[in-house]
Amino acid sequence: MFCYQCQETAKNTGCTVMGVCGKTEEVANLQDLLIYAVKGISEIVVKTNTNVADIAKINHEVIKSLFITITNANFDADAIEAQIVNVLGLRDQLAKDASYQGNNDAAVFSVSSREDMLKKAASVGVLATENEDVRSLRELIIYGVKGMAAYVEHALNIGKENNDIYAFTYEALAATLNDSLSADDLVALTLKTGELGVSAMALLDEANTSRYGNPEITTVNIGVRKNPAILISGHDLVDMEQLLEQTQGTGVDVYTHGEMLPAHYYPAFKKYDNFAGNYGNAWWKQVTEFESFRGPILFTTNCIVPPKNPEVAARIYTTGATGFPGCKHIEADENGKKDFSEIIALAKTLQSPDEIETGTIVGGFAHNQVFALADKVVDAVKSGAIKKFFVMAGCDGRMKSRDYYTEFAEKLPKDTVILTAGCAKYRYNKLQLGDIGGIPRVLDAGQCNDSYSLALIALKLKEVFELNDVNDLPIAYNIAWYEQKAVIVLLALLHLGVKNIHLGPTLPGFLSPNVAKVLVDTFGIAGMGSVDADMELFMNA
Ligand code: FSO
Ligand code: SF4
Repeated sequence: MFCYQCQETAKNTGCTVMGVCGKTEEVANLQDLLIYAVKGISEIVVKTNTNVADIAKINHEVIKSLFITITNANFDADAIEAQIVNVLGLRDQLAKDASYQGNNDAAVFSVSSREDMLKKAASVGVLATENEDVRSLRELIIYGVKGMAAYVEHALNIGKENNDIYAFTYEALAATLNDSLSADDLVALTLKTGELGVSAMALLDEANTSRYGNPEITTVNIGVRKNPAILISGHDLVDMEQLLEQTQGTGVDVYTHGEMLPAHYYPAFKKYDNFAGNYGNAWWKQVTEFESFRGPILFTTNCIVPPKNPEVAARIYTTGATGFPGCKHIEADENGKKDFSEIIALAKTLQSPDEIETGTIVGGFAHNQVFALADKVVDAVKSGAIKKFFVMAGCDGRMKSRDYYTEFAEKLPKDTVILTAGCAKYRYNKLQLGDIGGIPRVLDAGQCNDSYSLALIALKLKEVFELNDVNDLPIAYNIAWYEQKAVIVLLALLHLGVKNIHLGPTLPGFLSPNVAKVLVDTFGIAGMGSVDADMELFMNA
């Protein structure tokens, strides 16, 4: 196996024996083959000029396949094998329907058993591209497209789609099979990936807010009640809604974990009095937090840490693109409805959660809420009460070096405000950093996809202050990344013209020295330094 798609990749160069994430060689190789099959579909769509509006089922399965291969989403070899078979069937039917005459291997190869699949996978993975710069750019594009796919899938679950995004997905993936493209072509495609990333985040924002209302300032309880309860993790708000609907009146409470915390900010979910609070922290803390939670856990998207404790594993359920061998997977029926009754029944037999902390956190500062406060914010900037904003969005992770972000937040001058989104927030959202004239010093917009809100806020400030360049604003970007959704957020920011982004705790292992140099020279991307040195750099910029 060879995988270097996430921030925790072994030695920051690549996992080769087993994933640091817990992915086995077999799962890694099957995921490579699934991506290759999806590239084959892309090749056919592009070469035959197929109109994406005519292939809805294929669009959806391609998006799901990409999502399945995101870090920590799916560890289930059987589920991935089944998806390969499914996708190859769709590919062959498409080739026939669209009269594909080409002979690109990804579009025509066949496999007939697991053994066959693993054999084939060995020659089509990341290392199949020999030139390290081309490999680096191809993978950067693929990871961006994977992140985009996750957001597109959540929007699709709410019934929102954008054919331009599907068309670009095929264009980008087909391009990764094309040996005649130059490095410059691939750099241009990378930026275009960022452009479509903005569209994907806008689509999801539209989907979430049109269905559930605009996030608003909300105080979320982080303690526990005494009822049996279910913990829901991930990003999918439709799963959230269905779980709340089905648990209402059953005596079973619902708590969010990790990236699901922002569900509390949506008006539509406030009517459920069994929606009890947020339990714990970012995804990687699940190892201990799931033990003390006591009740069942539902994963709606990625960030599964393979459970070592069989007692905990027996309480874990997956749905959507996620999967873990031995854990029950809940599928939607043809109307998109999921039956969570088994989880609710199990919850009733289990203890209520152990309390691991008490108190509250405040969030809900997505674009609409911040725009409502715009006058206050603008006045604070004009009066000098707010000197600078720090966008500290992205992901959290296990590495000790991420303590940097807590220390950085603590050391920030009192006249600065942190704008956050994604699970990176857990490094500083319980620090009691106070407020500036009623504006909290940590403004949480929501999930990583709500980084879109942070971009809209920056663009709004640019307009209010009549600036020509978003980089003239008093906003610094100190972003943490972990997996491929952070890659699409980064590419989206680059597309919007944001410069001098600091990215940590390490620069991606998949950036070759030459590709890293392009990002540094063109966009001023920088790695993480010491807290004090970076603080000085940012404050004097
Ligand atoms: Fe965190 Fe995981 Fe949202 Fe990521 S939960 S790390 S960028 O999947 O998705 O922020
Ligand atoms: Fe390694 Fe990350 Fe790939 Fe897992 S997803 S195998 S940790 S690089």
